[in-house]
Amino acid sequence: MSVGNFVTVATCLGVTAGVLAAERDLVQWYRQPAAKWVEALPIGNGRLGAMVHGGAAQEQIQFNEDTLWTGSPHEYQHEGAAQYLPTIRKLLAEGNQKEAEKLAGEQFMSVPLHQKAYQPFGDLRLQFPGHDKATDYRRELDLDSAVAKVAYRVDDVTYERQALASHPDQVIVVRVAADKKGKVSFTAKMDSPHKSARTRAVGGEQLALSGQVQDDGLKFEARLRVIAEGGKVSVKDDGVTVESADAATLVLAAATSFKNYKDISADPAARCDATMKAVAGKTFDAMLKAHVEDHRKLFRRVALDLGKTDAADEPTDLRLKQVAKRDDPQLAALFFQFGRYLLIASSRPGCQPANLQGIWNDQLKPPWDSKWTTNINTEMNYWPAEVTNLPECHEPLFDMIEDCAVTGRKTAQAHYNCHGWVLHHNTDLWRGTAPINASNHGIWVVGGAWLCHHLWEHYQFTGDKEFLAKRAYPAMKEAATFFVDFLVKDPNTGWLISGPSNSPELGGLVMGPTMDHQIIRDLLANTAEAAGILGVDADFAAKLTETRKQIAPNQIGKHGQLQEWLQDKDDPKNTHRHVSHLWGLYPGWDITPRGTPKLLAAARQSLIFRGDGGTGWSKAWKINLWARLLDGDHAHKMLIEALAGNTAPNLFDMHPPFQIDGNFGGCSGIAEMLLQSQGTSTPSAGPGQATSTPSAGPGQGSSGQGYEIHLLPALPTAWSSGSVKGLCARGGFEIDIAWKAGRLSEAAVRSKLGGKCRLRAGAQVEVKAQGKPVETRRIDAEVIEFDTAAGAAYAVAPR
Ligand code: FUC
Repeated sequence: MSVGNFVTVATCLGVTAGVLAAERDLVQWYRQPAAKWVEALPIGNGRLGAMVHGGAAQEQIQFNEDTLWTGSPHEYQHEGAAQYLPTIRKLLAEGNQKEAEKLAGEQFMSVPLHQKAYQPFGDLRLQFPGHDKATDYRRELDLDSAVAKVAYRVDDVTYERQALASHPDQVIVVRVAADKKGKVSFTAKMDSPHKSARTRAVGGEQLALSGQVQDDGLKFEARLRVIAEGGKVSVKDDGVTVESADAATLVLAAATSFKNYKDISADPAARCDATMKAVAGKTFDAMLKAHVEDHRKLFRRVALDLGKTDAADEPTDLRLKQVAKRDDPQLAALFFQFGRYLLIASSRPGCQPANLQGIWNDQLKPPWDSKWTTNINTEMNYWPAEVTNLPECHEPLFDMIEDCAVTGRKTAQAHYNCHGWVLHHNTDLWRGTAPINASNHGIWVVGGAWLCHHLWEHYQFTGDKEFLAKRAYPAMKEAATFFVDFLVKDPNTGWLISGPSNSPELGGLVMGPTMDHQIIRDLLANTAEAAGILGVDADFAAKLTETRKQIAPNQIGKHGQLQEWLQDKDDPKNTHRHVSHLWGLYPGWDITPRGTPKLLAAARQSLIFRGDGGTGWSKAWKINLWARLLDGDHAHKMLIEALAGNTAPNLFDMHPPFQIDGNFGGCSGIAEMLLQSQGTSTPSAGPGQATSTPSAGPGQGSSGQGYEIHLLPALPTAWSSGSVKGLCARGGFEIDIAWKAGRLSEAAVRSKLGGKCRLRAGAQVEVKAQGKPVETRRIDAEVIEFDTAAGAAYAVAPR
């Protein structure tokens, strides 16, 4: 019963030789079905997601479609809010925070005050009579093929199920098979938590589930078709029955009436019809093959080996329980690859971006509405996109930024009387951009600016000038325009400051939080640089550079900390989960070890004060921050804390409850420990900080002050030997690194764009291309630079 490259049932059950090591490293497995939703295994194709519970007698496949939300097209800005802005600022300047928050709460907030929620779609339920006496049970998720499997035995029959969410075919496919003929009998039903949902038989061979989220809201429809080999299939309004087949393939399509955030007039039934027609006649093997090829094209770009121990032989849930007590580097590698798997499964071009739960949600009222929270969470979802070689998975975020640049223009006008666009700390399917929930944390003006950092990052990694010109720069320019209008002069210091705003989500409404200034500096610097690269808007770029210089700089406070606010009022005992003012250390690079060593020490002190606790995403952020502080052991400690304290049996990150950001932040944190490329100093540290200039952009050849590829910047003692292949560096490079006894043993640099490659290798290295030495220039004891040709590969080895 072997299918292509797959582990057969026999192998699943351990009947034949064990799974190959390479396969085993990329498999999560369990000896029991999921008892809870966060034990089920996620599959997804970017648009459709499902959680496979794996019960032997009763299978539950809970599914989602990424455009099923509450609400309908709506503009959230509060017309006329801007008239209260001067008073809110004045109250804050006078130290009257409570009054300012009260006035803002009454006059300055989104209409309505809350945004809408991501919704579950339905459940596919399979009933296998007699299978409650199953033995030799095993279920697994194979990250390398993106297939969830269940295998068990009933009497002398071995059963196997496979479930996948196909991107090429846009359907969820489930295969039920047995190793003896005529032994596959089950019923398949669909239901939904939405009260309006009903099932009916369609055209004799499909079961439809349809409904509407609310009156005048989104309509939805799912279709199930069961194709049996041998035996008999009958379809009735309440379900499908399969009797005495050899095997059966279930194909599930699902769609909503969503066209875009302004239009919900699509016909979900017609969409399902079209999808079902397109897959009609395709065999399971053909769909499986197309799915696996499509997935591997992305997934196999990166391989990671952090060392091996016997712990990896155990089921994943048991390993997780032990992770704080024993070495299990393969679990860290699995967690890394699971992050990449989840991004591929939840964020494909043309889809919605990954929300707080990716695309997996079984609740009508999910935590924080399962929206896009932009004061950390949405951005964290995309931290691994470029560095772990999945740049196309970044695209849904760019689409959302473009929508928000349109709706955010109205919010900029109505709330601030400013040009450009602004997004506060959340958005939803309807692209709300106004401040929500409460004035003390909802009025936070740099959500859009932070998202623009992702546009710039995509350009830095890919050097895609067309993307820069057509997509990145227009949104960045308008976001920068907002801040040119918005920033005000602080009467005490003369600096330009941001406000009203807050340092998420601590300290209430204030003027001049440090995080805002770091993000705005970054935006203004990147936008000016982009204008220079594109040869446009020279006067505007000069204006941005001039404005940036006047923004309040990073400041060191009386406890040796990096100040979170304009005033030196940090409480060193505060262990709040947000570490907002460390944005400039990661994901920004306002603060770097060699560019701004004093600020680095202050950032480190602030991180120590905040401590190692926190929710899942908070710990994940701290992995990245310790990596940027070049402290691999502390980064590793945070990773273990996240795995031991904030990870569900299925490896989902727990805030708690489930929130996917920590999966992505953990993944990027591991990459950040092995490779960094942000450069030695900063383009935007503010007055009196860094003096050097950034590079002229990917593929341009650096000015000698730009990206610096740092190999093994924060390698922990626990990962003494290992290798990574296929990580990406800014400037358009793909990097492989191998190390032994904590030291670089070899590396490879593949240049996609040509240009200079500056390498910090921590050792005296030589560089060869096709076996011949390449001329290198020594920059300092640990750094060399060499010229590369587009498409060429370079071998790097210690002398
Ligand atoms: C922010 C965080 C919370 C949570 C929510 C989705 O408000 O402060 O911890 O992550 O987003």
